Amino acid sequence: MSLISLLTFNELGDERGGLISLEQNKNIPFEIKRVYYIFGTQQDVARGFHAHKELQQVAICLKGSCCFLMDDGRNKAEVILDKSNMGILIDVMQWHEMYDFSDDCLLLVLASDYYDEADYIRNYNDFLGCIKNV
Ligand code: T46
Repeated sequence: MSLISLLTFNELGDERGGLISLEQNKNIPFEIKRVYYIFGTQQDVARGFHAHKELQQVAICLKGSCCFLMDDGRNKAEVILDKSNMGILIDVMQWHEMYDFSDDCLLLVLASDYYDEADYIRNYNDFLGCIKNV
C-alpha cells in the first residue's frame, strides 16, 4: 500500500461555478458514517499525532492548504493538500500529523465509522509496537 494515496475527484462545475460530488463506495472507498471539518487553525499548531485501528478516512482541503505527514512505522512521506478536488486517504494503521495550516484552511474529513476514542492509538511507541506485531 502506498503511503500517500491521493484521490482526484471529477469536477462537475461549469461557467456558474465549481461542483464536486462525493459518494460512498464510489469515489470515496468506504461507507461514510461521519463527516467533520477542521477550521480556524493556527499556522504554528499541529494536529493528529495518532493512527486508527479500524477507521478509514478521506481528508479534503476545501479551502486554503495544510500539510499531512503519513507514517506507516517504517517510512514517512509528506504531502501538501491545497486543491478542493483532491483528497488523501488516511488508511488504517497510518500514523498521521497535520501542520502548516493556512489561516483560511477548511479541512473536510469523511470517516467510515462513528467517533470512538478506543480506535485511536495516540502514543507513537504503542503504534510502533502494533506495527511490529502485524
Ligand atoms: C483524524 C484527524 C484527521 C469527537 O468527539 N468527535 C469527532 O468526530 C472527532 C473527530 C473528534 N472528537 C473529539 C476528540 C477530541 O476530544 O474532539 C477532540 C479533538 O479531536 P482530536 O484531538 O482527535 O483532533 P485532531 O485534529 O488531532 O484529529 C482529527 C480526528 O480526531 C482524527 O480521527 O484522523 O482529525
